[in-house]
Amino acid sequence: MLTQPRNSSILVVYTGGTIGMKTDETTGALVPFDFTGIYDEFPSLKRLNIDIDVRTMDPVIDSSNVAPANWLALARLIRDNYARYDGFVVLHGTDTMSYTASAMSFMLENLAKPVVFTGSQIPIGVLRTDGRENLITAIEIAGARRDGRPVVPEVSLYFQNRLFRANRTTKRSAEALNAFRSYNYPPLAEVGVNIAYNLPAVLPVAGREEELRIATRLSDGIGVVKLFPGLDERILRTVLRTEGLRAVVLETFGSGNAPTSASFLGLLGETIARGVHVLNITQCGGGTVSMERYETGLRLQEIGVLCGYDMTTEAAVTKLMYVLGLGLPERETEMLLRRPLKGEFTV
Ligand code: ASN
Repeated sequence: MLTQPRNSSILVVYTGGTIGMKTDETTGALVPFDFTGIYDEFPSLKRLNIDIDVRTMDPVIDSSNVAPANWLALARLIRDNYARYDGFVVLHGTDTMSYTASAMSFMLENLAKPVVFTGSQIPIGVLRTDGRENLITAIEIAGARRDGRPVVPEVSLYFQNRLFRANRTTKRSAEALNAFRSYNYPPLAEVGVNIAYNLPAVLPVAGREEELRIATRLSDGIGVVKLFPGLDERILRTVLRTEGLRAVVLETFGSGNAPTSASFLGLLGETIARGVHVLNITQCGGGTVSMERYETGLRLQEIGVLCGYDMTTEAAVTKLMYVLGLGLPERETEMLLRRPLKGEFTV
């Protein structure tokens, strides 16, 4: 007998941001939108054959106020509801969405279900909103299954017709509706009349049998140093000698290049000798770090700077917070930093 496949069940988690705003009919001011009334607002959602529950984080925040404590709370919420749902949609402000989504990609260990982040540039209660389509398609993607298995069982970010691997994304426009880019990894899906999944690009599920575990600690003491010609070494020295510094994301030029002056390299070398991890990523949107290509990169490699390949700042920062938060011995920490954990870079 042919059995009707059951509906997927999705938990929508609203954390804050522009997507959750609507115009008050009487005052004309922007007020929070109540997502628990999702079916009243968008009756067409019923046609997706997906059961939707909604949770609102308390308090809802503009994403510029997001901190690691919010990430830990979100990870706990997903873990506590993991068995009950087939997938999750996280509605988040766009400003720091790539940071939160990258953090989740590392923090949700053994993830085997979709977690799709989305938001909007225009409030959902404004007629011309981009939020309606983003929300509906994100729900459809989170609920998509093939042969009973989720189609995209990783942390992803859906925005304006494209689904990306979350830890490859960057917010690239404060204005355009296609606000996010994934410069170094192809979209996991492109949405037109149909949703065209790029299945070979999706992260294979590792440890399907294992239970979801979450990170319970994220390290502080992470710094970001963006190089520029004329960077004042007094400032660099102050940053690199900060008490409690544990790791630095070094945003270098081009394919991972930096000045070769003895004072600059000496300062970096002394920092690394103190046990601080220095991770080299490029400040170019596209392309990768390859420290052996030029003398100016080679010198960094020689003093022990780690290669971050084509990682985004968002992925590099959150990976360091996660890996150093695990409190592993030095050798294991280095090993985790040298290899991709969730497809965050291409070697
Ligand atoms: N400031 C908002 C936020 O990130 C921007 C947005 O969601 N479009 O929370």
